[in-house]
Amino acid sequence: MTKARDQYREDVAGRANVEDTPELLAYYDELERFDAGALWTVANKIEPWEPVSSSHPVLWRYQDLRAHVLRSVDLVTPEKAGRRVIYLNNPGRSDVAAAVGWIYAGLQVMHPGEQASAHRHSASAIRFIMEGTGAYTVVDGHKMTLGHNDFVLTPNGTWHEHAVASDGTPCIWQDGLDIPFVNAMEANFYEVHPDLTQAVAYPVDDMTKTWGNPGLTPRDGNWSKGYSPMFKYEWAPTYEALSKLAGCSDGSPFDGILMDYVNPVTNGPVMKTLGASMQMLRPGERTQAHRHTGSYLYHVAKGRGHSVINGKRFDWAEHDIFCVPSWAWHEHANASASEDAVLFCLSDLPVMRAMGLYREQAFGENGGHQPVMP
Ligand code: GTQ
Repeated sequence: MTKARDQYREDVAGRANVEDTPELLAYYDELERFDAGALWTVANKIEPWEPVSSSHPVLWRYQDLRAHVLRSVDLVTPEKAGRRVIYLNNPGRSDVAAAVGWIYAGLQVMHPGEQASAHRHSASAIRFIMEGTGAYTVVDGHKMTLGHNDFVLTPNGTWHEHAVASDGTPCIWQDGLDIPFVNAMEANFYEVHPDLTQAVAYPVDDMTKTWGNPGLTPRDGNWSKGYSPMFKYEWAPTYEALSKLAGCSDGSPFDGILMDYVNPVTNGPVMKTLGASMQMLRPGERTQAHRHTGSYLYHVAKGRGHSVINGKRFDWAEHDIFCVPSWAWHEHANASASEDAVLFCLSDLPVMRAMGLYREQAFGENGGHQPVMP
């Protein structure tokens, strides 16, 4: 107790620096009996000079996880499991089942003919499709076919279910949700659909066909919900957009060619709590290090390379997932001199921005690279 308190003492004007005495220790015990405490015993801990993340930088290699994900098919049914998912358990965040910060992520697997029951919850979700054919998801009656590297939304409060058509192949996709955040806010509700499945009420992929046309919006389009009406962002136009931008822009020294997925009605983030982006590192590109508030979960959509996160190097390949905790220094490098590398990124940036908590900083005076630990 005393030790833990002592370790936060700081000999700096304006910071707490109170030495324990027998009298004070007795006083702290008294306060504790009344569910109270002296601020100066915790002040430096609860108000650090800068963000302190309990998340570790972690790389989850698809090569390591894939066989284990597939094995779950023989072990549990989607009916019994609710959803058959292997989640990414950050060693610093296992108490809240987060992959990084307040973001949950998992790899979901379904076989042809399987279906997961329809439900809805206060948490918002995304999918990023990794492999297989025939997967589809239904969100509030809108059915969407899911293709490789497609990015799909399941905003909070929407009914959703996932399945793979019987003529499809085994499918794996990444789920990403703000479950830890919504639980931290103590605001999570969950409902199972009364029929366990929902009727498809619209033409397949209608939301992407309606709202996903660059520079064009329907004259009678009418959308005022707090999330994007474009529930699915396909890979081909996303990659094309990055390639076009790369053809006429130098991009950012920290991020290369980076584009945000947006709500086409507001040009703002796709959902209130979760944002997503896709980033291209051109052949041979190596970015400079910077850091910012917010938690970031990267998914390698294409190519191979490495990132240095708080001085540690992580080498990645297609469909690997890695995280950059809040305020961690990070830089990325494409390993190929001839092919681009593309990183999908899920984050809580919309929360950081909306709450006025976003901050960023470049590494070094003139930009640069972090020293890499052996
Ligand atoms: O499909 O909404 O991986 O509720 C974990 C919890 C997926 C989902 C997960 C969920 C979902």
